[in-house]
Amino acid sequence: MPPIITAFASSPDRGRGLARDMRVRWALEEVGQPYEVRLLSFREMKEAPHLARHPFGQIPTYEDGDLVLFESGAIVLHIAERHAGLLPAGQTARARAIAWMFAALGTVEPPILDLSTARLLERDKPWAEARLPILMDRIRVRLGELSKALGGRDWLVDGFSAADLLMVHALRRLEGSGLLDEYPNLSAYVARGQARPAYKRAFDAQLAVFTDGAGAD
Ligand code: GTB
Repeated sequence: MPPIITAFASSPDRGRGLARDMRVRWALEEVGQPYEVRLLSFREMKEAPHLARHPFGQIPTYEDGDLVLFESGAIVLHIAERHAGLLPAGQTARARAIAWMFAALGTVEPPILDLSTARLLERDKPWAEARLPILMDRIRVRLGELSKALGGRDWLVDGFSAADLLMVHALRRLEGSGLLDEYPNLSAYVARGQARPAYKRAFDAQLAVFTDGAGAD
C-alpha cells in the first residue's frame, strides 16, 4: 500500500500549490514514492476520524501502515530520512540541512504567515493599515539575512535538499507582495525550486483536484 496523505478537497488558493500538502507531495515526487490522497472538506477535517490523525484537525497528514504523522516539516523529514535524495550523505552536511529545515519553518516562515494573516483576516481592524509596513519590514530583515546566507549558491547546503523544499515553499507565500523581487538571488532560488520536475508534478497533482472537478465542495 502506498502512503496516504490528506489534502483540501477545496483549497482557498484553488490548488495553486500554497497549501502545505504541496510540501509532502513535492517530497514524495522527489524520491519517486507513489502516494494516494484523501481529500477532506473543512467539516471532515474537524471530525473524529481526522482528529485521530491530526490533533489540530488540519492537513496535511501522512499514513504509512501503522505510522500516522502530522506537521508538514515532520512528514518531509520522515520521507527524507527513509529515501535517498532529500538529505546530504555526509553527517555534517545532513545536520546543517536539518537546521535549515527548522529555519524555514521556525524563523523565515512565521513573519511571512503574519503578513498573510494580516492581509486575509485583519483588514477591517482600525490598526490594519499601520501594521502592514511593520510586518513587511520584519520579513525584509529575514529575507536580507537569508539572501546573504544563500549568496551565489543554488541551494542552501550542497545539492538540493529538504531544506530547500521547505524554504522555497515558505517563500512562495510572498508571491504578489513584491518583497521577493527586492532580493534577486532569492527570486532566482524560488524559480529554481519551481523548475524542478518533481515540483511540477506535485503542483499539477494539486491543481488537478480543482481542474478535474473533485475540488468542488
Ligand atoms: N504547522 C502545520 C504544518 O506545517 O503542517 C500547519 C498546518 C496548516 O496550517 N494546515 C492548514 C489547514 O489545515 C492548510 S495549509 N488549515 C485549516 C484549519 O486549520 O482548520 C495552510 C494554507 C491554507 C491555504 C492556503 N491558500 O489557500 O493559499 C495556503 C496555506
